[in-house]
Amino acid sequence: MSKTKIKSTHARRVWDSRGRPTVEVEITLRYGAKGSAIAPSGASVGTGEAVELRDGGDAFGGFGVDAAIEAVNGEIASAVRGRDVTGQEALDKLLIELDGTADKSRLGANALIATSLAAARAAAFSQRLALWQYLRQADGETGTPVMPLPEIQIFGGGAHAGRRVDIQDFMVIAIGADSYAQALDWTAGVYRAATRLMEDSGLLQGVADEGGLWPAFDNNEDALDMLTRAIEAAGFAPGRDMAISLDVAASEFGCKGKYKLARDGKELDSDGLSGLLVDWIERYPIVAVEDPLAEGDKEGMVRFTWAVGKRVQVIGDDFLVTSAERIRKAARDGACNAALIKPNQAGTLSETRAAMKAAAKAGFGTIVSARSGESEDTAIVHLAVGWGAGQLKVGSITRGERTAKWNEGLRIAEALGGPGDGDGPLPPASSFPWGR
Ligand code: 2PG
Ligand code: MG
Repeated sequence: MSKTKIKSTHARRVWDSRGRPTVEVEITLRYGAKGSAIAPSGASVGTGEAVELRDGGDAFGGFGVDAAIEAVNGEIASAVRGRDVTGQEALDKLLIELDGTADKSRLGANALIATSLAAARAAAFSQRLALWQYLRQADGETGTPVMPLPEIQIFGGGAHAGRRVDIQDFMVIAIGADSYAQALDWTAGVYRAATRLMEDSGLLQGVADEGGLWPAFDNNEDALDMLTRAIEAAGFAPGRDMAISLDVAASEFGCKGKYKLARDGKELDSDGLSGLLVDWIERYPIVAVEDPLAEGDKEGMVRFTWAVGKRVQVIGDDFLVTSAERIRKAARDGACNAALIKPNQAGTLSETRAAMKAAAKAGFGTIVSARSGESEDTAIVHLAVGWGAGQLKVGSITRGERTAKWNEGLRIAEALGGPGDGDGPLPPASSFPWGR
């Protein structure tokens, strides 16, 4: 149908939440339907990720995206002109072949993911559907949609907070909440309580990259103590209502089994770090741990998953880089039991979808995730609902680029209606390791 064929593709430079340039792509179809998307950008980047194209040099501290924009307005725009946006896989295949590199470094993963998502958005627009509805329709999905369970940052850390503490994300999951809206209400309560406690202790110093409180702690464990106290102070039972989730992002402070916890003054081998994390799991209400060991430490990941994988979510981010192939391999090895899903790690929507499918097939949990460098773009929330992801991770419950996504979730929840009166039904507790 010609009304779903691409008439023009235009890229422009916009800004991300770190004050760096990024790429926005706008696709216009023949009868005027439009879709746009903005590429996000990570700070703790896995070596296996698709690579974003940055200009280098002096302008914008080397973070310019003129070459990526040129790639979209030139090569990509000519190649996709006249293509049908409802054929997402064919369109993405074209983009992958046009780039021609294994890591998408020639045209840039930032150029490609923004184009790929803009096409999906234009397709949804042309069918007068929200993106989440369109994705379900494209999959022939007819079951009842649910909202993803939010995983929300309270303290930042690691590469997102000047390495003030080693652990990158101290998050909470409202495991006892009845709805998406209630999970946000509860988490906001914990954030307020944490802010008060930090203020009372003289530790309140602002926020980190993703809106979590700045981690002015003496060591990593103090952050866990404070977070548990904040859950209690907000009136919740730790481990029953609200639980802790950590993104260790271990590749940032170690590799090949040598880990340097600068804050704790410790250097640990793989089993040492595993042991420390298992000890924390015993002593704190921790239900999920992302990248507990470095991306190259497969043996460590296998041992850690073997030790705690029955009761704790072991999530691969840098370790899996949203790759269907890596997810299948990790499932065979028993190296994780959940996958973080970041579209720009894969580089196109179809490859992201393939990773989701591989994770579901392996019985892995799925957490659709934003990056630390973000914008007002809300597409990932639609992917999470449209593809039935179990969880959503977009940083804290402050800063506009984060609330844009949580709030979009509230709008979708309202549209879902049903039980809870538009508060957004969640997946059954039994679908998570802590609910069994
Ligand atoms: C992560 C993300 C989000 P970044 O590691 O999971 O917290 O960070 O985008 O910097 O990779
Ligand atoms: Mg991570």
